[in-house]
Amino acid sequence: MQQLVSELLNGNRRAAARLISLVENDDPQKRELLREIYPHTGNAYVIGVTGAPGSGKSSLVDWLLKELRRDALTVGVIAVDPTSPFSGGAILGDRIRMQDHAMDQDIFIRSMGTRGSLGGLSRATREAIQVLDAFGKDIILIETVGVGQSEVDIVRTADSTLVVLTPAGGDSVQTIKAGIMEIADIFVVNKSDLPGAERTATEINMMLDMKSDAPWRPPVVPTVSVANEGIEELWKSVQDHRRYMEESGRLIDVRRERVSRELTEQVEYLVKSHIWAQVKEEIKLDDLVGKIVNREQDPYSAAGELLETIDFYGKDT
Ligand SMILES: Nc1nc2c(ncn2[C@@H]2O[C@H](COP(=O)(O)OP(=O)(O)OP(=O)(O)O)[C@@H](O)[C@H]2O)c(=O)[nH]1
Ligand SMILES: [Mg+2]
Repeated sequence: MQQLVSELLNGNRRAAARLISLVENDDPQKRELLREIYPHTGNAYVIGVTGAPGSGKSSLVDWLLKELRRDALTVGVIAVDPTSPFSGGAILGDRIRMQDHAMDQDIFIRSMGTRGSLGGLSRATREAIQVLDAFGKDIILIETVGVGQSEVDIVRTADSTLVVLTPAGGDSVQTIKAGIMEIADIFVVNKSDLPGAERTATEINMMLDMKSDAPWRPPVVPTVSVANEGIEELWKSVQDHRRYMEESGRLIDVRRERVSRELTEQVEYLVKSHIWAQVKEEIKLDDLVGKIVNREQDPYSAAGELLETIDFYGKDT
């Protein structure tokens, strides 16, 4: 294990891939590994890219990679698809273009699906970010499909979040979920070669005007990702946002909030697993359920009694 971590710190790609698989599969050794890795994290800047299926996230990421490499930045890409059972090194059909970068030693691309991390995809993603951060990547790009709460959780890990929209059609601006409006630091109107692009941009701007008191006003950047149009501007906007985050002190604040949230989650996770490990061992949960179903006991006192049997501080945590 120790060796795997030192290989990672020495830039060994196979060690990086291996470690991501371990966190993805919730390996028992995971916590120890993450503990060893942690002191080496905190240097990467994380950029989230989210949007409806097919909005052009992968092609945007693909072109952004070229901009980043031109600036001599090393990059890790994690393509998260909560709807896909695939994970691991597999590069899916729509990501074929990204294979152009596969030979570039300074780019590391990984896709993550629900396999092996059911219900814990956002945690697995966060942990994979830590691995790539310790691996020494300057920038970590997270591509995630905008389908619901899971992607909001994932995006909360990013320092800058790009929300990708397309002209009218399917997701007209009115239908954008409020949550998505809130998480966007930059709006991308991709497929701006299609009719309605200007109107979409105008509508987003009008929405933004309604809360013009915000210290950062998200720019609305039109792109045609299949033709490499607007990508340079997009990269400039990301850099502007990063500068704003750093100079205003906001980056420190949001990272602090994130750490606080993660600590709380970690404590809750430990408490839960500690408690349930004992409950399952010592009490016949089924019997108790049976009694509650038969109205011999109520769930409120049953829960209280359960807790009374638990040794909170004994055993290992
Ligand atoms: N006309 C036009 N088509 C585009 C543009 N960008 C992407 N596309 C097309 O849209 C389709 C989806 O592009 P992707 O980059 O795979 O989109 P995605 O958001 O990563 O898709 P998922 O990962 O499946 O959610 C592809 O067929 C692209 O060729 C664009 O700027 N204009
Ligand atoms: Mg994609």
